[in-house]
Amino acid sequence: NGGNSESRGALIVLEGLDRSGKTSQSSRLLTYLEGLGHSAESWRFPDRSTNVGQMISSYLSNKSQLDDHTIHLLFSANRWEKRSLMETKLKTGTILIVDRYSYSGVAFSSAKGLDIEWCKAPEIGLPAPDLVVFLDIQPEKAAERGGYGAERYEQLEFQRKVAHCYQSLHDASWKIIDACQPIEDIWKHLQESIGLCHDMSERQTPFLPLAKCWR
Ligand code: Z5A
Repeated sequence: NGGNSESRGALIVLEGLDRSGKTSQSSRLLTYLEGLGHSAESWRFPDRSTNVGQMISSYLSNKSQLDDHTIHLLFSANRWEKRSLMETKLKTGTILIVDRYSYSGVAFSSAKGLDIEWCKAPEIGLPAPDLVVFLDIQPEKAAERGGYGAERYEQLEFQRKVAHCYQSLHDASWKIIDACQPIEDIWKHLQESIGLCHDMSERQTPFLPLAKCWR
């Protein structure tokens, strides 16, 4: 695959329900990694800046209606359109912290009742994360955090279904952090998790070449 496995950046994904604290922890992690002298960037999906992302944003804010399969494929397309840049960044040593990724795609669409294997299919072959951190919170607790806004999925009953679907996606490699703890405590656990996947005394990440998602 041509990648230099000696020097690439890590792909770190944060997953969780709405309001689980991903955005807060991503920004801390970015500051921390930059402070250590690493090249790092914080990304999020959906990336609403692209044409596809604008269609997704319009759907999420209830300005347009789309078939469940169609929106699923758009979320996936939104990752694929960033794939090349993602791989370039990783291969040139930048650590990517990604707020939501393929697992959100599968969890949210299968929570609507779409077949889970069908949901995984368009995701197969995307760059696989080196670490998935799941911020684990009960939907009821998440809903207490400032209340939900007006976006399409911000409803307690639907978030319960998503929580259930996420559970079926966890594998042993995921780092699961109790997201009901104070922000500082979550941050300590996150730091530990990153230390496990990335030797912070080194500028370079001794990883194997990038793997592919869902394989
Ligand atoms: N979606 C999909 O269907 N398919 C896909 O492929 C992808 C996404 C990629 C995008 O939403 C929606 O698209 C999302 C999934 C779906 N729908 N939902 N639900 P988004 O990415 O724009 O929004 P979000 O991910 O749900 O972000 P969020 O609401 O901003 O949540 P967050 O980033 O996890 O949390 P936060 O902003 O860091 O914190 C939320 C609040 O809680 C805030 O006031 C914090 O100060 C507070 N907070 C954070 N941590 C704590 C702790 N530990 N204690 C107390 N309070 C806290």
